[in-house]
Amino acid sequence: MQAELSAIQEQAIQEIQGATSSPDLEELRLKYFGKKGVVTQYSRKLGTLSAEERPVVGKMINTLRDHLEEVLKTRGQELARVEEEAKFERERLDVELPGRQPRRGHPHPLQLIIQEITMTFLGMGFSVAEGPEVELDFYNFEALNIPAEHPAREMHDSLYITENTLLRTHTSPVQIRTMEKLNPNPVRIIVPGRVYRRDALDATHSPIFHQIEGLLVDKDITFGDLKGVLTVFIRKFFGADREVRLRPSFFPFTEPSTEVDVSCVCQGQGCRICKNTGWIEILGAGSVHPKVLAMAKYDPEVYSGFAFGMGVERIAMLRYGITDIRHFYENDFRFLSQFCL
Ligand code: 2NM
Repeated sequence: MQAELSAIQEQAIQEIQGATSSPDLEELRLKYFGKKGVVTQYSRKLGTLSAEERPVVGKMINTLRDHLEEVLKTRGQELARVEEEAKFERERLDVELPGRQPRRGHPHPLQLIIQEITMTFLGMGFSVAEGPEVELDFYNFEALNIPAEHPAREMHDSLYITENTLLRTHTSPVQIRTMEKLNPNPVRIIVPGRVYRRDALDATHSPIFHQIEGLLVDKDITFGDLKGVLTVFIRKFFGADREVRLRPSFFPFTEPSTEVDVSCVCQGQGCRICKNTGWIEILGAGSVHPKVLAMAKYDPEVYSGFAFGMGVERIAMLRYGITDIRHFYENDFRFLSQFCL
């Protein structure tokens, strides 16, 4: 029996020392001390021994158990330490690694143009006004001297929401709202914003596009003031060497009305941009119609003003040499990243 027990002890110690992980070690603990463990079974056999043998063998088993438990404990601590170190190594962080550089965003090319145009008008004392994109047809049409039978009100031009509300077809309704709000004080605003028309999308048209319109109302404002302000704007935006040309036109809300051209970079040499005319159309403008002033409760005998409007996409296409308006709305990074400052 003693020989058996020392053989068991020797083998157990060898196995325990050879255990390479905590689960391995736990298996060995069960092998020797579990319900059907080797040592446990020897303890059970004690009952079958004689009264003289029992205390002797019992003591031997106790010694064996104490010794193996000590060895298990020591090996357990060793493995725990090794495993903890391996875990730390696995989870090691280099806190001094440089961070990943986030890709910075930048304004959309249309926003760059809106910002640039806005800045030149702020420099001339204008403020920025904004208003709703879903508009009453009173502000979109009626107050702008566009009566019910007018062609510009045709259903194929406008997108109606209800009987008397629509997506604004221009930013002019904001100018009417601003006049109502500031009355009887002078008005000097520009209105950048999104506008809607019932148009099909092609290279030069979009049902949603952007406008910047301007309005100045005060005493003693003349058509000459309009020409002066627009010339300053055009030379600042396109270049000091550019010429400005006014051609007669018609809008229901201005009288007289004009189309404003800027001389082409080709200086009349002829090129694709100006279609060999030497001039590029960029603005519509005019003196505010007396009826429009009167509807906004500015006495046309006392007050006068001018207004103008331009399409942002068209100007952005000229500035950047873009030939298809759809590039602005497709969010293709190869296009957009060209405008990263
Ligand atoms: C244009 C051309 C000419 C315009 C007029 C007004 C208002 F509200 F004062 F009557 N706002 N914008 C105007 C005048 C717009 O765009 C081509």
